[in-house]
Amino acid sequence: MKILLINAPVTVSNHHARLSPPLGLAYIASALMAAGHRVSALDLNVSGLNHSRIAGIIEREHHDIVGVSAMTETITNGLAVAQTIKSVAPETIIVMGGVHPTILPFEVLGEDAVDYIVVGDGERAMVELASALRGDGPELADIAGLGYTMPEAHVNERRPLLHPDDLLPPARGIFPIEFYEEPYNVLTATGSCPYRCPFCSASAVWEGRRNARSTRSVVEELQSLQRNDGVDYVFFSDDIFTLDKTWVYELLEEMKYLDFPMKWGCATRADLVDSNLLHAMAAGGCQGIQYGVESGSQQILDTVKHIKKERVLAAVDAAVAEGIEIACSFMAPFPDDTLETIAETGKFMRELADARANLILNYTCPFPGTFFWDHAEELGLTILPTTWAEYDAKHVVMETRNLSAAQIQSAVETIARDLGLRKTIE
Ligand code: B12
Repeated sequence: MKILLINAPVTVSNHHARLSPPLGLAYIASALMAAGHRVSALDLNVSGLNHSRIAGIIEREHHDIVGVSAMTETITNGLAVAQTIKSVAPETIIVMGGVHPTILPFEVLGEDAVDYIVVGDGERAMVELASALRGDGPELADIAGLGYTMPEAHVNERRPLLHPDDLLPPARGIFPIEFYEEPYNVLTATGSCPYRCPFCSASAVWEGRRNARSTRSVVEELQSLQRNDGVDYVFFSDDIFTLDKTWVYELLEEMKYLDFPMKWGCATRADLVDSNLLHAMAAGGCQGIQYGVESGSQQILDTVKHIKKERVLAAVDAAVAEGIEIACSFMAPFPDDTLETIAETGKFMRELADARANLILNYTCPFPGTFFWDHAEELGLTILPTTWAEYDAKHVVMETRNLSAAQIQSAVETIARDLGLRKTIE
């Protein structure tokens, strides 16, 4: 079948969204191509959202299926694209997948332009759906994670845990590589995050359902990136790279056999590193780590992250001593924040800057599926946006029972100004 995969764009284009090809769709493309389908792709974050151009492509190329990937911030644009496609080619089957349809499947299924949604990982589901639509595949009711509307809206049970070593490498090259800022530098290696932080939607999306890859398979991908694409730096896009220290040590051992040393970065929790591990990581090419710290108030941290500030400082000092560049990310407000606790965040950020950490500060965004979103009322949160596109963490997204939007904005801007942080909107 002829299949087009589309990455729905953010409304205000930014560096972040143009970094590298969307890995999820690249994995789905590999699976579909291996099953014999003709697959092409459009990343509207790099090509821009131009409805008449999309209509033209659809009219010219007559795809059987279009799969659209959307996060919360991009779902409105994704649905508009689906409508454009249906308006010029109503027979085209539209499948929506990715973070937002995974969290709110029935909302997305309720849209006229949507035929199917997929909850969770899409590689197997898309292959099975394409076969089913061609008439030689499973019944729709037997495709795990699939949602459909006939005879009535229904979502099948989620797919059982899939081992990522069973997947083919992502077909990054199906996207227009030359338009990305770091086209080959992002890869996923470890499993999904088992923590359930109340502000984070990653755990709600994956529910701990992705296993770590074998270190051998990661090294094979690194080797291919070195040999075929001349890559000498990668960022492991996993939520918590050092969740399993034994796995990291094993990877570092295997990486010694690469053609030349690979430089790399990752993200993790500050309480999941120690000086021995950081020493080994630095020796193995690690140049940068991002620690999600979130708040500088111990009282807030005890409820939202269960991490001690001393532990964060120690993890920064230990990494800096190894020559690893550190970025610590923070957000505000939390439901119980006051002007005093946000000021404590500013103070702690200053301490970390003195310890030579780089700093990132965003507004807390209560994405659907998070504890903050599910329990907004009882937590005293007022969620301000009226459209999904405003869930962008770049402006005040929620007021709290203690703080108005104006107070939150002023407190965050004061920290940003005092610390000389660059604006988050690019
Ligand atoms: C790495 C990462 C990035 C990288 C992307 C790297 C890349 N090129 O792929 C960068 C830094 C570029 C990035 C950017 C953004 N990100 Co980001 N990102 C992540 C992170 C940490 C991992 C994503 C990942 O690689 N997963 C592995 C791949 C294989 O999985 P996947 O992408 O989810 O795709 C699978 C399924 O979702 C599904 N699927 C996906 N699309 C489709 C489509 C169809 C048709 C089907 C059937 C299935 C399907 O199948 C895929 C394969 O199994 C997640 C957190 C997380 N753990 O999910 C946040 C996360 C997804 N990002 C988030 C956000 C907000 C953004 C931005 C909007 C931020 C911004 N304002 O710029 C941008 C948008 C970029 C865009 N739309 O393209 C949020 C989304 C929250 C939400 N509810 O929407 C998350 C969950 C982080 C969080 N904790 O809140 N991100």
